[in-house]
Amino acid sequence: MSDTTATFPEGFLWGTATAAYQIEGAAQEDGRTPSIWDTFSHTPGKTAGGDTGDVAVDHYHRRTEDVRLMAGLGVKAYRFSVSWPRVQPTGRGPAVQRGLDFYRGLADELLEAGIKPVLTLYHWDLPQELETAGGWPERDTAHRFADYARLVGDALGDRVELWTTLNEPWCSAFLGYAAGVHAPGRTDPAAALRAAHHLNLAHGLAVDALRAELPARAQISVSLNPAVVRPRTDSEADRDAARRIDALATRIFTGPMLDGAYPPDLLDDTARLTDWSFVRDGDVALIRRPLDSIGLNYYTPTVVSATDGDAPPERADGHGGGASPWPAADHVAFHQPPGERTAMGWTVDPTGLTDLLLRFSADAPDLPLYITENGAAYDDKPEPDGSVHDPDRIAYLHGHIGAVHRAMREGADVRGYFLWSLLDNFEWAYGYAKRFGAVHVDYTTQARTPKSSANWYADLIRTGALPAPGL
Ligand code: PNW
Repeated sequence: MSDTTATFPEGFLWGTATAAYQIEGAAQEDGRTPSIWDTFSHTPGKTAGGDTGDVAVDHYHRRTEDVRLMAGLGVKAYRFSVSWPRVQPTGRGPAVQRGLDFYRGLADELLEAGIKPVLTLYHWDLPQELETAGGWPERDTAHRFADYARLVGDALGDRVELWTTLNEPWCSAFLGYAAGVHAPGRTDPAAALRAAHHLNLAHGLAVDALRAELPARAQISVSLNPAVVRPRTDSEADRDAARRIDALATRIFTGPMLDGAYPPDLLDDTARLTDWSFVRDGDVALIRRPLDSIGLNYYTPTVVSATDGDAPPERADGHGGGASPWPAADHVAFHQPPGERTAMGWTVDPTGLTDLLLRFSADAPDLPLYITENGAAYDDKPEPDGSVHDPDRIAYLHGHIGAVHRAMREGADVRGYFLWSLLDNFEWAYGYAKRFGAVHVDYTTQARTPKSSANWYADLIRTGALPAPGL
């Protein structure tokens, strides 16, 4: 294999990804009720510029145009999420037919265009009524999620083959309930640990609910965002800090999902916050249900060191100086890794993606892997003629897709790659200020313009070969 061209196997699933609240808008249409993200984004001070997903990029009304856009790029697969409050407004009871019809129509249009639909059940938009009843720290929410999975499975099982239960449960639990920078904006680290367990339980119960509804050919997965944690030095203290963060970022999910137990070191590290008695006998067996693949989302690595007692830890983890998303992880400092940064301030380091894939390939050797998100925000500005040139994004994608190829050469069984994101969209607490799209959106006219990265990606999909850098 030459160093300049990397060829991907025939059938490698090249896709783009989005999430319901980030693109749909139509927040009050066809029976949809508020999710925790509607409540959060409408609370003053929670999102940049007070931005909300009320209109977003109006995908709810531009679905057909957006599918056509993907078809034009030659995309093989599209990863989208279902808005829970659009199909089951209170989080309980029967489904709203118009809500389901939107996603059935989307799947039909995708299939007609030769694009595989990849459906995520939960990308963070919990029905507000379930949060009012206690949210993810309450065990009942896991059972409500299984019922919702059954409704969606029943309605879309004939059209959709690739299913994902949760997107990034780490963000739901720890950004939502510990750091409070995501909905529902709570800052209770013990509640966040309960939330993590109930998200795990929700995943396991949903796998069973889906298996009961879906045809045998269906494949079920989960998308995690495991931090690629690196100790700043090789000292024992820094390596121990990395171990603690790895437990809270990754092994809290992969332990019960894949290995059948919560990691003992995690239980010890968090003992002053909780005795974990919310984990009932038999729960881990309910969580560890057979999966068909794992989805991994990767943006940047995390560098940590140990600090002594009193010094306030340096914070370079993108979460400001507020509450920590890392329960009981005192005396850990986060450092900005060296190198270029994206508009999020995230360091560009493709080696983390190779490391991540090789780790999962070693830890879960029987499970095929998908990169279900990878991409970058840059300050893209249209030229006077309306075109949008984003060489930084092309370089980012080039480096990271090359890193996927490297992991494959070293034996990782990677089946697909989903660029985050198809469109510029509502970037959660950052609102519309951060643009991750391969396609530019003018937020006044809602006009879509493929950036040069979209055309670069289309060429890659067409040829299946990554050109030498700079080509
Ligand atoms: C992911 N962090 O979010 C999400 O799945 C997407 O919806 C989002 O748009 C994308 O990445 C880009 O941010 C994350 O602070 C948000 O560690 C925050 C973090 C990680 C992932």
